[in-house]
Amino acid sequence: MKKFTFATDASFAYFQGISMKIFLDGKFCNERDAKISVFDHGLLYGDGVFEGIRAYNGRVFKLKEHIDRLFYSAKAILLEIPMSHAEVMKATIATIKANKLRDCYVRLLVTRGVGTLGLNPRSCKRPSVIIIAGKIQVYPAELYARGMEIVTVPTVRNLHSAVNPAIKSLNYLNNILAKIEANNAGVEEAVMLNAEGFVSECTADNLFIIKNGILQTPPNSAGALYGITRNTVMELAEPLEIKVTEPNLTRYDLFNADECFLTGTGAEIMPVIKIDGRLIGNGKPGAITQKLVQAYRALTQVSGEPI
Ligand code: PXG
Repeated sequence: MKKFTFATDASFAYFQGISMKIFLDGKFCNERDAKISVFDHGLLYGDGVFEGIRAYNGRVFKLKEHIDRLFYSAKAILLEIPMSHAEVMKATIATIKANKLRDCYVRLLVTRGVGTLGLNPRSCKRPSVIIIAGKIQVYPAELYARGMEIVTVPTVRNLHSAVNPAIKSLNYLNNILAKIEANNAGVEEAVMLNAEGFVSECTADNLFIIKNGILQTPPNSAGALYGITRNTVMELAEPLEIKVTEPNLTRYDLFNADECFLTGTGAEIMPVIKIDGRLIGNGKPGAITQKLVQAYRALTQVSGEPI
């Protein structure tokens, strides 16, 4: 058995007797009462969608973009969210407020709801909406300064024609398997290739390289999520006069990149310094990466929906 560690402020708060307030189907409840049925198809089949959102300095960063994507994911799996777009935005802000947070991570889930044993979603009468506001640290803090080592893994990214990787569904086994393979290789993160062998993304982050001053990231058609941090970085590149392209990338392109970094709401921007044993650039976070990190941090402090 692993020893318990105070991994998050959330679990720390729990053991201090300070209960988090969880939004569950239109009401706030204490975390110990925030329970869902064992017959929820979100649990039985991973049938549902989710978002991971961050708030910085009293503002929810890119809230509209996250809620838009939640609704797009839901539409793709024919899941009708029992709240309007505006109501979900309001409930997200209200959950952060109820927990008196200003800098936090929000996990928003919509499950197919309670049904019978048997995967047919017709038996699920009402989807459940759950919003949790807490903290997240996806990678060790020291890696942001030092840069991270990553590896490509055998598990191939889901095909568009199977489970489209654009859907942020509650079924993350494709990514979890890749993560386990990275862990087994002794590193924190995996690069996933698609069935054609082109780079798609990492398990919870999009991937960028810089070659000869040009910022490059795999196209969504390669199996990358429509990442909100990815989009933000592409927008930030413009005023910095960094050219951006979206070509198909191979492992060769990664190995010979001048710089590489990962983007995600949880990860923010993580420099990469080694891929499959090949040193990237001079083995230190690159100059353009650092510029983008600065620009991203500055933006998160001043933009977003006020709490
Ligand atoms: N690809 C995948 C597969 C993701 O799950 C991203 C890229 C980055 O997208 P955004 O829009 O966040 O820039 C994600 C995001 C977690 C966690 O709990 C996962 C994500 C985001 C926040 C937290 O590990 N995934």
